[in-house]
Amino acid sequence: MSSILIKGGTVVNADRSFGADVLSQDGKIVAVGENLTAPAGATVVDALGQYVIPGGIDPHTHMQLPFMGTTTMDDFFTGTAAGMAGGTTTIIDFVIPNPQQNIMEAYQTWRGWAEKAASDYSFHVAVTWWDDSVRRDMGTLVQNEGVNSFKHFMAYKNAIMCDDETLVNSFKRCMELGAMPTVHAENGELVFLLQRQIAEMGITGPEGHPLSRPTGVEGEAANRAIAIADVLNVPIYVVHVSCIEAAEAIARARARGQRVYGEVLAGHLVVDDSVYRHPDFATAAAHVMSPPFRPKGNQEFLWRGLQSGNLHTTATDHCTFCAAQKAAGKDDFSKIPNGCGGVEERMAVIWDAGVNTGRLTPSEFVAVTSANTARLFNIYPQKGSVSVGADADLVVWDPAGTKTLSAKTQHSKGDFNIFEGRTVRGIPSHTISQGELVLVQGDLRAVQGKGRYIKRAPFSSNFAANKLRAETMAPSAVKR
Ligand code: URQ
Ligand code: ZN
Ligand code: ZN
Repeated sequence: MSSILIKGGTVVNADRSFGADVLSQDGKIVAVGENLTAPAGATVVDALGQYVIPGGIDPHTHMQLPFMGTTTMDDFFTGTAAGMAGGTTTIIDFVIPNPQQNIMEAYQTWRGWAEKAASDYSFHVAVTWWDDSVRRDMGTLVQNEGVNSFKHFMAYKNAIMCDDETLVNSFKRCMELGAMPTVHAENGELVFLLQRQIAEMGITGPEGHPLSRPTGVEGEAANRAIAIADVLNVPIYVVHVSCIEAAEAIARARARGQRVYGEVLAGHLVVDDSVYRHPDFATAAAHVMSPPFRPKGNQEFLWRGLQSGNLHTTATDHCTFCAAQKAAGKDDFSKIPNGCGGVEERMAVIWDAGVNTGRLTPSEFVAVTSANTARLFNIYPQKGSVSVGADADLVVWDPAGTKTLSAKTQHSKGDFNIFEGRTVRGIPSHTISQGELVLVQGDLRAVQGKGRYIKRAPFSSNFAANKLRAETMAPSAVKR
């Protein structure tokens, strides 16, 4: 394994930034300090005038996802390679069992697919149905496989949508195991009814998609999931918060002391619903994802959520379908495969629209692109920190570097870019993954299969044990 000395940069962690050199050896950070000397044979990277930040973590991707009758364009190699081109060195993807499918079988399938990953990866596991075997297998996944988060889709009726029985039982099980429940918060019954109503009005084009998923559909589900979590006294993480109603639901709950966390997609921060009114079907359909891009005004509210600390992480929901795949919905918008890309562009878009505008400090940028995800999913400081002992997942960030984002130059195998034509200032000049240089001034050196599966320990299960103890010690339980 190689040694790399990053000289002359400004280290930026979520808590502070300071001038220091960074030395990595055998895939770990071994020194952070001033005037470090390079051991024999080390590669030296000149970081003068640049920042040295923890590798980005994207907590929401779908590589090689079979969905809506097709499979996403990016697999675990091309998707993680694209991520590293943009400074993301770890993804948390999703195992999504079919209803009634054994979740251990689904987990093994996804583990097989991910072996070709070029960067480190981990998995949330979706609970799409419920019986005692699911309850049992959730325990196996936590205790033996390093899974500490379980996803619940409240949308996608007649497919992977959870009913309240599944939500309630699975949230309770998460509590017992010390795992984080997460939700896709859209009321799938409302979507199903609105899709049919809109079709009956003769609307078949992509403009029907946002009409069938208004912000109230997301607000209702976010409030319901938060209320269930509150009654069961379990933390909850809401993925791809896209609108004011959902962000307010989180802020209200947090103001009452409830442990609720929110994730925002780079796309939802800068793209609005005007894209669905584009006359070209392929362009409008390329933006069909759920929750949809929202009317102007929602974006600024999401930025305020990140600034206020009521929203915590940023992600992409990278789930790429090409024009031919999106054309499945040519005559019926509800058949357009839902998903967009972004894994390569996330960090530059958030730096350009966040730090360059003064919305975020560099440390807050690190928090929302890496450290907060590491903390919430219990892999901090192995990930999400430039500190001795952490994995040598590092980005040398050039605040003066510029790039125009385009499908023509992206590394994703998708054929569309929702940030097409956006020129950003602030890009990675070097990405280091597991102590190896994988990006050097635009030259991507991703290696298929190099990525590792990252286990994530459960949160303190003492809490569950203590609660149990309290119940058994309650006066009524004490024998006279
Ligand atoms: O809902 C999700 O997160 C997956 C199925 C990706 N597609 C999407 O439209 N967000
Ligand atoms: Zn989703
Ligand atoms: Zn998703």
